[in-house]
Parts: sequence; C-alpha cells; structure tokens
Amino acid sequence: MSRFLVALVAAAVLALGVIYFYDPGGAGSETLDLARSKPSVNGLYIVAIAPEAEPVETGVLHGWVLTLTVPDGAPVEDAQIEVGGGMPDHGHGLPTSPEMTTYLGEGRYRIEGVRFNMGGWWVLDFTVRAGPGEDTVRFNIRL
Ligand SMILES: [Cu+2]
Repeated sequence: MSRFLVALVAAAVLALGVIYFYDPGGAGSETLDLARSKPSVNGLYIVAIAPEAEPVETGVLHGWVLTLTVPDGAPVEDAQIEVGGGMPDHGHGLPTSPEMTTYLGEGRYRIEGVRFNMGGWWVLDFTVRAGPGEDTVRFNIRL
C-alpha cells in the first residue's frame, strides 16, 4: 500500500511539474508582455487594441479596434495605420494582410482581415503616422 502511495505522490509531482513547465507559446512566453494597451516605442502615442470578438480563435478572419491617443489622453484623428506581424518563434509573418479600414471616431480605428492560422505566440505590429509623427508599437498575443 505504501508503495502505491509513493507512486501516486510521484505521479502527482510529475504531473504538476509538467503543467508548471508546459509552455504552449514557445520559448520565453512565460515572460511575454500581453498588455493590450501600451505606449508606442518613442512614446508619441498610447495604443490600445481589442478584438471585435473574444476569445480570439485560430483559423477565422476577425477584426480589431485600435484606439489611438496621445499621452495626455486626447484622441488622435486622421492617422495612417499599417499592420504587420507574425510568429517570431516560427519565422513567418501573418497569413493575411490586415488593413485599417474605417475611422470609428474618438481615436478608434477598425482593423480588418486578421487571421491567426495556428496556436502559439503571435505579434501584431502597428506603424502609426499622424500629427505627432511616426511611431510603432508591438503587441504580443498568445493563442
Ligand atoms: Cu507559426
């Protein structure tokens, strides 16, 4: 009986270890910054993104709404926004070419045509050009 208990405890410890170290997003994903709102690289803008439907699923086209403000909180209008991204661990880009399609008002822009064709660590990169200048921002997404 005690041998059985030892085996049971050993199995439980092993299972917990596997769960603890399981890393579906690839190398380093435990420390990924998954924030959906952050300053752009040079601090010109605060950029926030939100998917139009949660949870984000693989394999389907979907849209995001990007909200653009300057650091004091004022919305940024008339921005040009380019979208890029991919999977750094896999060395490939996005399977589609998402575009900013619509200005929704109050600094909000619709991004359409995003599709993640596998699970793992993705990045979405945005290049923003507006009155304050050009800046970029990268978001990590783990599926
Ligand atoms: Cu991939």
